[in-house]
This record gives sequence, C-alpha cells and structure tokens, in this order.
Amino acid sequence: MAIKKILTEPNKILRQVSKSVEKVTKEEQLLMDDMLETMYHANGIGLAAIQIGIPKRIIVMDISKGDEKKNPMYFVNPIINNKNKELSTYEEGCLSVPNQFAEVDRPATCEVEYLDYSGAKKLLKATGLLATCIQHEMDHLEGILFIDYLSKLKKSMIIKKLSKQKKSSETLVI
Ligand code: GNR
Ligand code: NI
Repeated sequence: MAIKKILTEPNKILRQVSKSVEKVTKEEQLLMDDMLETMYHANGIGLAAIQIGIPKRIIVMDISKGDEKKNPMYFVNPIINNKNKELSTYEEGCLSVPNQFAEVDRPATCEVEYLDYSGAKKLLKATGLLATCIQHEMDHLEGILFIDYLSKLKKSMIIKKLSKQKKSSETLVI
C-alpha cells in the first residue's frame, strides 16, 4: 500500500470525467487499497480516484467516527437513483480544496448501485452524511467540485486563495 499525492484545485485533471471500470481486477483492488490509505492519512471521509490523478470511476469512503471501528466502503461504477426531493445542508470540505468549507444543499437521501471491492453488484440506501458524501464523491467522477455550487464571488475568492497558497509553496527561498 502507498500514500499518494492528492491533487488540489486549481488543477485541470480534477475537471476530467472519469471512465467506467470494465472489470474489478487486482489492479483496481490495489488502487482502492492505496486510495483508502491516502484518505486515512489525510483524515478524509471519502476519496475519488481522480483526486490522486487516476480517471477511473472508483470511490472509497469511511464515515466511522474516530473512536469507532473502521468501516471502509468501496464503490466502483456507482450510479445514483431515487434522489430525494428534500434537501439537506451540510458544511462540506474537500481534500482537493484544502482548508475551505461551505454549506451545500443536496438530496437528503439516495440509492446507489455499484460494484464492491470484489466486483459484486450492490445496492445501498444512503441517508445523512453517507448520502451527502457519496454525492460529493460522485461529483468528482464528473469533474465537479463543491465550490462549483457556491456564488461566483465565493468560488473565485476560494480559487484565488488556493492559487496563492500553491504559488507560495512552490517558491523556494534560498
Ligand atoms: O473529508 C471529507 N469531508 C467531507 C465533509 C462533508 C462533505 C463531504 C466531504 S468529502 C471530504 C473528502 C473529499 O474531498 N472527498 O472527495
Ligand atoms: Ni472532495
């Protein structure tokens, strides 16, 4: 297993639409192992493959609390059905938009059809944080970030901050 570098906005790779996985093979399983380790290392609750630069429709998640038993979840080729008309608001963050948080409204519940770690077909009814997180991750597969739902002004302020942070971290003072 390995910890990979998480890409951060602004980065065009994050805007790519990820491709479906034909079959869950050892290669995909190794990728999921690396993604989970990378996500835990970064203290995230979800990670899409594109966040480490791999445009495959693969997501890992673990929304268990710190003192609970770990509960890794793996989603390959997920499809969302039956989105609730009612919305829930959560303060969202994203490992690809470091240190920025904002409230986003999303369908309160949804159903997800996907392949699991072993390639078996599964159906999950998601509510609460699980529903929010899976929709946030599904957005990554389409090249969408949570800041895309904010006002133009809020979004541009966040991108400006991130660009500055990137520039200063790239500047080497000798
Ligand atoms: O770690 C994460 N926390 C989070 C909080 C609220 C809504 C969504 C998320 S997902 C995020 C990790 C991440 O960036 N996944 O793509
Ligand atoms: Ni994210």
